Amino acid sequence: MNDWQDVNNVVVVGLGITGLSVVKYLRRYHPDIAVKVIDTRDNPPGLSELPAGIACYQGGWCNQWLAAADLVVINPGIALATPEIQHVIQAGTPVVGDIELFARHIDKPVIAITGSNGKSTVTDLTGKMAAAAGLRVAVGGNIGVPALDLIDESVDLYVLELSSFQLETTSHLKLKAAAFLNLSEDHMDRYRDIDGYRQAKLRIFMHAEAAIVNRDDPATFPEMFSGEVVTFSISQAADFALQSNNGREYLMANGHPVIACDQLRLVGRHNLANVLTVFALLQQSGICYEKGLEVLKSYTGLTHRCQVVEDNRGIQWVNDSKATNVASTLAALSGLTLNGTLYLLVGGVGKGADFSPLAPVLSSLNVRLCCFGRDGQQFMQLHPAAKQYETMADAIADIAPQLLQGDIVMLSPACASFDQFKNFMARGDAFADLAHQYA
Ligand code: UMA
Ligand code: ADP
Repeated sequence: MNDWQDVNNVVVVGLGITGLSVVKYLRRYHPDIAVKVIDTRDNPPGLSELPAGIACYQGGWCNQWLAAADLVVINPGIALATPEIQHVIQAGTPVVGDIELFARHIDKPVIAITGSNGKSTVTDLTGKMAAAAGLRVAVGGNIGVPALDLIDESVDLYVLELSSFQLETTSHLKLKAAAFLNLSEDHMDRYRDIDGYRQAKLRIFMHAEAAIVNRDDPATFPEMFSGEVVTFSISQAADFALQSNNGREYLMANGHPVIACDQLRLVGRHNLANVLTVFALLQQSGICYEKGLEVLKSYTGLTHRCQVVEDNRGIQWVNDSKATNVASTLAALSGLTLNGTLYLLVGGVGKGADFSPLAPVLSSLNVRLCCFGRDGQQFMQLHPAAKQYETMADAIADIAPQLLQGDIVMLSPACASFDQFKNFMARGDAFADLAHQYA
């Protein structure tokens, strides 16, 4: 904080990797401040790594500690609307997240990315292309490395993926450039409606010098913004756009061709939007994206995103475990070249979503819907060829004997994983193991 001298007692709510990073940061940079941790889980992740001497209250709330705190730092997984947190706010105690602490500490340039889908891909590629341009880059945030763990004097540029949860508790993050990629329904169990979710994401522009927004998705535009607005689009004119010339499609920057789309190894049109965003972010941060073009050409994307993990006997097994909402599953379906039957594995934790937008797309495909997990039954009415299973493994054991050349087995579940898996990575790894076993 600017005024750390007024802070003597910090309560960190929610451990996990974020809570741990906050404790370690405070220990390192503000060793005189007393720190306590509350986690409502019985056995919170990260407990064994908590530095000695830090008390942790588990399995519920400790209102006494909260009442004595002069700053509360909450994990992004905990909603501000939680009654205990509301009580703290009403008592006048500041409640912030880890990104706010990061914002108040850092004096190096920061780029940040939010949106419903594509954040990790854009964040990762931005980091790699900036590194190719000669910068020492640190990449983190919602992508999996807490921002406070990145702090290092030698870093030239920070690239952060920010979730709406993280942005809710951030108000002083100065950004060279900020991108809002797209908005579609997600986390409806946390927000009153999609506008509440959008408003949280728009906070990324509060102190940004440039707002990179999607001309194909008006919801990404800030309502009031004093900096520079830069647009990207894959379907119309924009600062960063596509253009065809002699039968070849090019990624364009400010009217100039940068690279032909057929030179990329990334698949799917949504990834063209992602690359255009990366160019815009780098340009607005004064980094020469041309220096990263060789990296871009060889970039195949992150694991668990539309990744072919087995291709045997003409049967493809595609791991798209990171598709945790409807729009990302739609993006996966729109990029498919299908010569046989698609066995689509869907289900998990639905987060209150409406899955009906999948129905018209599924009706145009030769698909068998394999529904599993806690909210699997919500997919059953989307297509006549749907079957319900307890687990993904049950589904795969059932379909494996039927598979023929040209078929695709794809995990693109449109749901979060935590009913049956630790996270989307564990779910994707389990799928890949099953693919290797049955392929
Ligand atoms: N929880 C409790 N009680 C607590 C604390 C947490 O019940 O006292 C529950 C919350 O309901 C929450 C869950 O535990 O859903 C997650 O907490 P965690 O300990 O796993 O969190 P971290 O390990 O600190 O991970 C967090 C982000 N998690 C969330 O926002 C839920 C990670 O994003 C992020 O990578 C990490 O910080 C580093 O910044 C994950 C995520 O799912 C990947 N993000 C959402 C998404 O991408 O859709 C927003
Ligand atoms: P996020 O970090 O926002 O979840 P990822 O890059 O990890 O984004 O991709 C998540 C899922 O969304 C994957 O299934 C991926 O194929 C899909 N996806 C990636 N970029 C886009 C986009 N621009 N529009 C729609 N879906 C996308």
